[in-house]
Amino acid sequence: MQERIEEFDAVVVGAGLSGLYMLHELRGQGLSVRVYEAGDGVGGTWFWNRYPGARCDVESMEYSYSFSPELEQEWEWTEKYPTQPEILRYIEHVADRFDLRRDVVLQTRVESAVFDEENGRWTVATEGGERVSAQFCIMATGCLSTSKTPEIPGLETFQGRWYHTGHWPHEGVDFTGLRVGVVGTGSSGIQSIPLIAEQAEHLTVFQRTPNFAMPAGNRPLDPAQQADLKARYPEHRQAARESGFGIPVPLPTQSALEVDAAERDRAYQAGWDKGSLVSILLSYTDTIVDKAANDTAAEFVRNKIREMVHDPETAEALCPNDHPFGTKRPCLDTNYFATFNRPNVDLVDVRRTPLQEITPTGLRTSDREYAFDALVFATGFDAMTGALTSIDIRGRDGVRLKERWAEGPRAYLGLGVAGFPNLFTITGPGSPSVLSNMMVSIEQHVEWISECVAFLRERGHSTIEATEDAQDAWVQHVQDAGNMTLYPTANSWYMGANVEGKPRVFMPYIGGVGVYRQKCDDVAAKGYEGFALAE
Ligand code: NA7
Repeated sequence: MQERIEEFDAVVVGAGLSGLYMLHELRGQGLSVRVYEAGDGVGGTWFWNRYPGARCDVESMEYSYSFSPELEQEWEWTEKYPTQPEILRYIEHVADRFDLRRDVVLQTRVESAVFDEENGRWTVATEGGERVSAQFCIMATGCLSTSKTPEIPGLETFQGRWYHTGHWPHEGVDFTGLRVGVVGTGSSGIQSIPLIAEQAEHLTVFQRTPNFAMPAGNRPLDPAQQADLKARYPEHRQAARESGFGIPVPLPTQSALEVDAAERDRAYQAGWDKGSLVSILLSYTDTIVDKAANDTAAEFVRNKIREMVHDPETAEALCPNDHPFGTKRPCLDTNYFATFNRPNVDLVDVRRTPLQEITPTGLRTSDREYAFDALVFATGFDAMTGALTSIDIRGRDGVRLKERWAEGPRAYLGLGVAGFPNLFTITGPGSPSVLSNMMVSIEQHVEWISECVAFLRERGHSTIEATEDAQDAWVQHVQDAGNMTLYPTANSWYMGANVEGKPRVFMPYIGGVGVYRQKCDDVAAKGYEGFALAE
């Protein structure tokens, strides 16, 4: 007898900012939707990343949904950059306000999604053994959600407590009186290190690659400023949608090499004082495309580090010199560099003395042993593809997505994959995603997918599938755009370089969110050009 399984119009995997909005949109069209979420609460990234100091590096009034004018007018943000708890409160509010929770199944990890060619539907199975069928399968699994602990042997022998910043205990961690080791100096390390240093008896930071970081200049949000932006929200949001990074900022008109050093320093200082991810990057037209221009910005930031850190040797070790400014995602910090002036904080450069082993009592580098009560891995994620390839996704002919992507991800517009009909990826590889204000990119993808689904249903199409030709052309375009910049020169997670054995491919699209949106809109306007539609 054939097993009868529950049927939905759509299954959405993940109940973070993208999955929740996808649910809202599809339900609004009258579709039956099931959302699976591995966590025991909604929120995705902001559910898991609860490490001390966790904060968004896009301003709160930009990093918020724009789809509901009432929501954006009524919600009051308290700080320029929102903390993780505040963003999670916001997401929970959205889930309640739009009555989303009733279609979300929590604590349920999706194990596989298999396309059935006979009936053109996806069978989605969870680790707990539940199986459902849906016409559409939408991966809202996040770009930075599969955390990565370093490949250093011996972790299982460590007798203290250890944590990954991306899976922080909900009850928090008290480091008071403890000897703590932090591995990793990306955004999570840079945000958490100053706060862990305040608590710990002693903190040792293990750094492989120094990072560019600029002061966030975080502050409480002035109610008058907030009201002023709210009055202009529609225009402001529209400008964000049409911008390069999803954050409306004036665009530069001059090359960094056209002006003299004093003028450049004034511009960089203004960017530095602004406390924004993009202001130094966007001071000049060529920062991200010309190494000599980039060097001027990089040296400006290095000189700031040299001013802030008292010990010259430590300062030099903290100065990034292996990648151009901006080619690894820069960080916004609060007291990061000054933390290394504290008597209870040491920096270990693991490029000089590599980490060799985790021991029962701590860590061993090539030259000595360190004793710790607690270890913190701020070691990042298998970015952009990890969450997708960790699910057994099988398309036509039983082909596995993981195998299809063995040489690097291939997707059309980062939205669909040839051979995987009716599968959509929100902020997938080949879309601007991690090179943008995620909220702007998420809303654009969700709305595009929602309109596409409405179109298919209205016209009676059973499936939509990217064609190989359109996908090849888009993948090539994404590479060409990347190659016009300095991004591919860095060993970054944009390139898959932080995961052993992962192919080196520049995964996000650098053409800009406005340009990309236009391309997606054109594709839709031309009856989904580059996609094959079946009756
Ligand atoms: P990131 O930015 O990937 O940072 C991870 C850090 O951990 C980075 O400094 C890595 O050095 C370091 N790392 C990773 N593996 C090791 C090993 N084996 N040994 C030593 N050091 C290691 O992750 P985050 O969580 O900080 O931030 C991710 C994004 O979230 C961020 O960009 C924002 O968009 C928000 P590496 O640079 O690889 O040499």
